[in-house]
Amino acid sequence: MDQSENNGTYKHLIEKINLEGTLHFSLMDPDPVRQRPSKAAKMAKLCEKAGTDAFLIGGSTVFDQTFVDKTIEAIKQEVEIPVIIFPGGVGNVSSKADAIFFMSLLNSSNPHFIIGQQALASYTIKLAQLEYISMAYLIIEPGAAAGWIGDAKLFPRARPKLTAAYALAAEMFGFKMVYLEAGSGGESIPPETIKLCSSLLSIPLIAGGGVQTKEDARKFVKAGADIIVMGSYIEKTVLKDNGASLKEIIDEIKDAGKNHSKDFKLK
Ligand code: 1GP
Repeated sequence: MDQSENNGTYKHLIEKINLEGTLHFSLMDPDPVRQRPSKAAKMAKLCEKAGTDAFLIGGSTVFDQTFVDKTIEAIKQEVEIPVIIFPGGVGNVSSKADAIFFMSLLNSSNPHFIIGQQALASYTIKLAQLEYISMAYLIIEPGAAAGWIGDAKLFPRARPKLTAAYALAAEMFGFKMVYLEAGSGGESIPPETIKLCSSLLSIPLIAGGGVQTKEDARKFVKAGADIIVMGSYIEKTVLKDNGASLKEIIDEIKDAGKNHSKDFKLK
């Protein structure tokens, strides 16, 4: 079976960035401690209404495959936009999603997170005929749970060139996207790092971790982020204000990003 033609979600995202500028992704953690599938679906509906462009489903501490399946099924019943798995490990692969970020934590000091888990997941992805989008995952200080669990040799915040060298190497290896991660709920990526990476890459740059305000979002767009991911802010606010404050941040992203002209080619 040739899966190379199966690139609908990737193609959709590239076309959308080229047409509209910076996109916003909402991260949902399918974690029984945080929210059950019905609650995740309710939150997803509000995020879609607020203007988000896609959902990422995953987290560093997700261990229950059935729960991932059920959360994705519930969300897909409520929304039209793509639902993409953002796996914390091999146990997060689900055929229910539109695609999976086939990601490698390139600055891990443990090969298990660079190629080990991916090799184990590859058969399941092939058999499920799931669309995979290769993505290099780079974790910068402070790194939070993702950095700790992934044995990351965290990139120093004050040394953007180190992160950028890995981002560039990732593109040379053929990855389709690069994700700069500061870790959930902490200090966000320094804009200088986003700026340097964006100036060097010709593939989309995703940035996430610690985005909580319109100002954070605008800085990320101006620095050159093509996709901005938000997780904890959504968890904290979306059910309380029906997505109103999230909409303000997404509107800011769309406004700041509308002249952000890009011409990404499909890989
Ligand atoms: C974490 O980048 C994401 O993987 C989102 O981080 O929860 O801080 O928005 P936040």
